[in-house]
Amino acid sequence: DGNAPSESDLVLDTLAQKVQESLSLDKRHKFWETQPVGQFKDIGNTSLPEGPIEPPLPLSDVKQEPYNLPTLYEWITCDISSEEMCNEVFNLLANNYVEDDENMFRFNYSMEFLRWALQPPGYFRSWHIGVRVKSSKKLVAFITGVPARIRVRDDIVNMAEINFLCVHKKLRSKRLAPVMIKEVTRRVHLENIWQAAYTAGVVLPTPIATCQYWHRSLNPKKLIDVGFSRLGARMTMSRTIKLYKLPESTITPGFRKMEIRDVPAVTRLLRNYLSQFVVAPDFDENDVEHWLLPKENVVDSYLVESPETHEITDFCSFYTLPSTILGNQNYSILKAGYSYYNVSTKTPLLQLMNDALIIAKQKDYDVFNALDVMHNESFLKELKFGPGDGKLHYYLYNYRIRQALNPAELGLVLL
Ligand code: MYA
Repeated sequence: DGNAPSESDLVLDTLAQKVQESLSLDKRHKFWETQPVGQFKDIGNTSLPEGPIEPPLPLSDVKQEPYNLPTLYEWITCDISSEEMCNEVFNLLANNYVEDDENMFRFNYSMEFLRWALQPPGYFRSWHIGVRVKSSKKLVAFITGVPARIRVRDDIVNMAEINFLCVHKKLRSKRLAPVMIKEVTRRVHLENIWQAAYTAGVVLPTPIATCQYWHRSLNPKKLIDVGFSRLGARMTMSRTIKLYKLPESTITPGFRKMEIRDVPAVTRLLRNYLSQFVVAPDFDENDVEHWLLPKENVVDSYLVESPETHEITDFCSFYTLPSTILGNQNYSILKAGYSYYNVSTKTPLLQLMNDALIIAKQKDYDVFNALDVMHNESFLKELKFGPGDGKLHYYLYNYRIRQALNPAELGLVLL
């Protein structure tokens, strides 16, 4: 049989397979391969339609009981309003949540921040999910969703934003994460919602966009002392401090803190601005009040009110997410601000963000971070942000995007 493969063909085939497997985009993902998400094998296949991958089910077809956990563990629904519960979640995350690649820093979301992040308008308590050890009641895993209307091109889709997936360090690699994800998916489905958005530092099938964090030193001496940054080539400490020096007070006339009376104007400004991006939240006034009205040590928002017309022309905001510094003698907390939503119509974005940096410096932040989403590229280099290592990948669940987006096409910031 002239067409039968020879032994050397077979050897070559397995070799080709091995090479394929070693290419990062063809790693096996035993769990993610079973989920309605863009699959690696479909990258570049432009014949697949954009939009939902699977249709919704009748609610009566959604599994009514929770997924099975290993017998020593039990599900709980977390009441994040309760001081005690919020504190348990805070401690799980403070000790087990996201670290940088070198394990020098770990996110330290505050209790106030967690409440803000988890209780937006219309939130479902059932989407705040914990896993406890049955015998000791110790909280060992967590995952959350909050509802959000997200626009993808011309379609406004009811979604869950999934965040705070965390498994205690001692329970890693036991395939608990897939069970957590399936359980949150089930509870989201029970509310008749069939899509989700999430971000992660790891590559999974399949990012809709891959973004990068940039960092602007505000307290360069501390950042260097704790190993967050390094003294540049041919730089001394005093030259570095001078390089990052900022004015004492903001520059733009009419720049002030956002107040409750500004909610309608900020909503109009933001809705109009976000309409240009391929993926962005569809914020109404309630959302803006929740997500953008200043909350001490959680979210800061400033705007420019024209001194002549009293029109609100520009807006900037950042949220506060400290990190624990692991194993440093002198410092234990890094105070970081993260660029959130910014809108410029009159004040150049560069000047607006410079004022945001000045405010952050006044408030004693050590570093100001920003992703390369929206129009952020236009100010990062000029305002002396430096690129971070590591990427942030954006994902949609059960919604296909034909081609990966550029970061600048994203109008969405997740916490
Ligand atoms: S991103 C932040 C994630 N948290 C951390 O990085 C904190 C520190 N790490 C941990 O706590 C654990 O390492 C975690 C994994 C819990 C992350 N997103 O149990 P395992 C897949 C999605 O043996 P563990 C955030 O919160 C992995 O590829 N999947 O692993 C957004 C593998 O699957 P596969 C992830 O290390 C979360 C499987 O899990 C992630 O003990 C969005 C291994 O499981 C990750 N970040 O635990 C979740 N990391 O074999 C998805 C690993 O297929 C939401 N994996 O490769 C989807 C939408 C759901 C709602 C849908 C509604 C319609």
